Amino acid sequence: MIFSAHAREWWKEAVVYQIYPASFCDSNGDGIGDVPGITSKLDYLSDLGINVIWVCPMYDSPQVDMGYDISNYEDVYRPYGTLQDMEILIRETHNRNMKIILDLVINHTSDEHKWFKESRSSRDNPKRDWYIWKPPRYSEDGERLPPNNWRAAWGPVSAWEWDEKTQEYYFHIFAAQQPDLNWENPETRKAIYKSSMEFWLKRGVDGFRIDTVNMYSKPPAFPDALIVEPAGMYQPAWTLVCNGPRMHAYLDEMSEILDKYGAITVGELSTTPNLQDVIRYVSAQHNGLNMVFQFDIVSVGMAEGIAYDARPHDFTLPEFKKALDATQSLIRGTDGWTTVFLENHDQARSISRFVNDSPEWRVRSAKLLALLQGCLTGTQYVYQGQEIGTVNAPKDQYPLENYRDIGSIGHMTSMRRKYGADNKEELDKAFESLAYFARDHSRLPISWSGGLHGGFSEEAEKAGKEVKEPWMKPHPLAKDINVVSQLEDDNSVLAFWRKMLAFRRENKDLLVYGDYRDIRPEDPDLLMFVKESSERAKAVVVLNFATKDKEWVRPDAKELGISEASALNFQLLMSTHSKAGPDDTLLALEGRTYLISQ
Ligand code: TEU
Ligand code: CA
Repeated sequence: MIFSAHAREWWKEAVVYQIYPASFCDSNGDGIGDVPGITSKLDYLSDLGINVIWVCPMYDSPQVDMGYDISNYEDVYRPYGTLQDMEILIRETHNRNMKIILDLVINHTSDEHKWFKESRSSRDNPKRDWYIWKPPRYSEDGERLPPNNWRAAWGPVSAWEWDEKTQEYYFHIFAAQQPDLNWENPETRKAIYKSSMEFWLKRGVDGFRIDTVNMYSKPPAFPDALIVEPAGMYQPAWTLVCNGPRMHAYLDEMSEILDKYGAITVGELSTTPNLQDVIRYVSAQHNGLNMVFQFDIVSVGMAEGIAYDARPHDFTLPEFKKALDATQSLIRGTDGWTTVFLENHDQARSISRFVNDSPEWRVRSAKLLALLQGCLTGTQYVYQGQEIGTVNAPKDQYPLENYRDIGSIGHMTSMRRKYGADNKEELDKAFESLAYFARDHSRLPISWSGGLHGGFSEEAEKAGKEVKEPWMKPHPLAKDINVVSQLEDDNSVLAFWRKMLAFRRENKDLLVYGDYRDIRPEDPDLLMFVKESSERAKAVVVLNFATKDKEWVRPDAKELGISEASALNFQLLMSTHSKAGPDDTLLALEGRTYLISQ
């Protein structure tokens, strides 16, 4: 067996913490999280073992898609703060020996960006070509039609918006208020780099999470998409939008600038199932991105076509393992690097998605996933609230009208159109799916305490300021799942995450850099894998996903890939349970890590 030898880099060993500004911490009591709120929690993050913070879009924006619709790259959305607040955040992060990366959203801008306002003002405006404009098609009976059949991301609508004034359509793969930039135009690209990247690199940010990193280059002919939803007017076009012909040329251009600043990058790489294609983005030899987010794991249990048109928990553990294996094997024998994440702002909470969020099991589920994550190879990403074991807002305590995400609202519109607006049974199922899948769950205000609004605005409250309701209803379980109570409890999920991150640092050869190899992939309840860096250096991780005890037979020398073993010694290094079960039995939702010696 050949083992990978990955170059040691600080960013490979780093733990990145993702912050969603609107929902992290409100410093002034207006009910909206803000930049000073982030700064006020840096010590908390540093104590947890975080090395890098990733701040989701805090730029000026009309907030149609929570800041992923940017109207000015060079300013901060006023309710979040000012440029000066960002300068303070950057400085204070660095003072604590941490780094900060921002979200780089450059596939599209807001329709309120000055570039788009100019572009739409007339057909001969110099910026007309900065976005994608096309004339209509016409049906046989003369009806005006969009240039192709592509569907926009959030609802059952076309990806083309008709502009009455200039009598053409413009392209938007996301909302109509998020027009796609025309990357074919070199002048546009230059302006993008200058405004979105260099402006912030000069101010000291350490890199970017790059949004929709494979979508900038569209197929020039804009061919119709395959029909996968025969009843729908428009068809998902992700496979055509993603990985277009000039994608790598554009990324090479970006790298030139990023390299000048030594910036680190992590790209959001959806719709790229083939590992060779993924490697092309992250291979060190190509000098492209440092790493990407693959979608295998977070797509488990989703439907093809309309992702949320699926039932909750509709997957098996072997399917989950297969997805895990796909992302973990990316770097075996290659010069690329990968990421480890189970949550982000586009996903529901991992405990609810993949394990069991009932009051009886959620703490154990949280620790099980923390142990899993902490033992996987790649750069580690923790999403805000994950470290305290936040679960989805329960369906019966968080009605549909509390949901705010454009994707959730669009999904309900799609389902009404598909099943009929008065089909109560199907629409209730659709809501059940949202209670399971929706992006809203990761966007609820963080519960810092069990106090007013889950302590979301507690600094303002302490200072005697008036405190408004948060922009999204607080978590109904804030009294049971919050930071302050867990800080005081050695057995809390938070304490366990801290322990896991330290454990990972102490065992980085195996845990950060080691090769991953799954064993017994068909086992329906136990997830088992080996981490190895040589024939001699190995760890075994076993996780019981069932809510009952499970007998377990230790892997033998053959499964461990050890050729000549006289006696194998299993040393228990870590367990999710303060009192581990007997050797041959894993307790309900127990996870363990063993070091193997011969
Ligand atoms: O997401 C892009 C993307 O691939 C998502 O549309 C994903 O398919 C979807 O969220 C699945 O639920 C990025 C951002 O992460 C997301 O928040 C933005 O809404 C989107 O880009 C548009 O900028
Ligand atoms: Ca605020």
